[in-house]
Amino acid sequence: MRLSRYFLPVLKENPSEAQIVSHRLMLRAGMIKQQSAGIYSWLPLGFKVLRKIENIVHQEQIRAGHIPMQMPTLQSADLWRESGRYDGYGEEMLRMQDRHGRDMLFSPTAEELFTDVFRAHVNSYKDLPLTLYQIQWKFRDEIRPRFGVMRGREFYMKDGYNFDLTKEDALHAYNRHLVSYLRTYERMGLQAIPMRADSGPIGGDDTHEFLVLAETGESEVFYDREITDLTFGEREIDYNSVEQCQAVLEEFTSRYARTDETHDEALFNEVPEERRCVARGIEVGQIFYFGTKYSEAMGAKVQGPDGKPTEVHMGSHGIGVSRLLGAIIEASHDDNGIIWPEGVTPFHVGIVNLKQGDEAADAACEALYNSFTAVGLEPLYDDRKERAGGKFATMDLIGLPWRITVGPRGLKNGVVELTSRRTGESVEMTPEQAVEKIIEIYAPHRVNVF
Ligand code: P5A
Repeated sequence: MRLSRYFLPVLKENPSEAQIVSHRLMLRAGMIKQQSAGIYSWLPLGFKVLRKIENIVHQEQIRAGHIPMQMPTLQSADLWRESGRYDGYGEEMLRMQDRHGRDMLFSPTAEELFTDVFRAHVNSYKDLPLTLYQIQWKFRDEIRPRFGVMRGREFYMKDGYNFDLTKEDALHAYNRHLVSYLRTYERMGLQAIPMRADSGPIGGDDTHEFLVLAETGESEVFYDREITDLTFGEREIDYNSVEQCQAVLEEFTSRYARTDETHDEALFNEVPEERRCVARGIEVGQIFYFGTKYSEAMGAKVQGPDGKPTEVHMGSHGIGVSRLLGAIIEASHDDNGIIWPEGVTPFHVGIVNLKQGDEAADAACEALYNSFTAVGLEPLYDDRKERAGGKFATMDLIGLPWRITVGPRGLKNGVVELTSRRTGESVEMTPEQAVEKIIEIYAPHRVNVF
């Protein structure tokens, strides 16, 4: 993409309505525009990162054996009357009527819809286990939408639903989700810690929230410091292996880690004092096992091995896809702007031409641009007739992890400059070497649409 042809409405001034850094930077970098309280337009740069995050989520779900599909955002209230949640859900649910006076609602979550699809089409235990999921817009009429995409009213969620014959199978599905979530967040450069939580209106006893530690987080959390040493890393996992998934769950949940909803001071005090941490966190996901709560209420049964109809065991599992943009920025920025991890950066590399109109500089930038696009990498080429300082400030603000600076002086010696956004370090090298280096850096981070 050439910046002169792109739509990147960056703001010079700090927007006064933004209280936290991620919200401020998303507005300044021209990623989002507020349309109503908690409702945003996703401008091209924000939309690009949203898609990158979404694709990582898809890849990791599919790797775990879960099946993507798409549900409508508008639902009939009747399904929610069947489950008994229509009256109880309260004012967070946006309710409306169609022209025939039928009660409708904008989906705040989709347990009922997925259970309905399941009961319509699955009849035998032989079709289990089954986990279906979608990534779709949700609406919750939050009383206090704030912090930009962190607590929106309209927000983008990955929501998955497992259907299993037995409680044991459903708990394996729970563990599988926990493992896939650990992998997902790490690919985005985040450490998200599973913590025991409260199940709220979704229901059930087994639930973990995934929290990214951040001062601006909305949840108060209590944990054993040792848990922050854990990473999933590059290990291979067989998602069909009950033992392997269970072992990961135990490794990541055996130490004390709870949100304030389930915090137990006496248990916490058993952790050695120097390891006891009280901090704040951003909830980027939550997994639930709730047994037969929905299958019983809605008659979702399969024929079991003994020939008798039996209610399926279920759970649901969510990732806050749009919230993740805010969480990543909270975790990765400096005074000059965003610092995208390679896994989610909107463009792989910025090309800054120090002297637009100089024949040699223009030609070198074009050549770099073509080399990247030829191998499927996306450069953002600042080809505007602007001062170098302004170009650097824009690149720093929008946070591309790598920048190549091209100027007539360097080119006389056959070199360009490759700069890391994270460390600020610059190294001179030939344009060919710079291309090779960027290709090498991104080799583990190629994200294809699923
Ligand atoms: C699990 C999937 C559920 O709704 N039903 C389907 C279950 N879980 S949840 O914890 O309530 O939501 C899942 C994740 O969505 C994000 N989230 C939000 N993001 C932005 N703005 C909001 N108002 C908002 N509410 C929830 C969170 O990341 C949450 O973990």
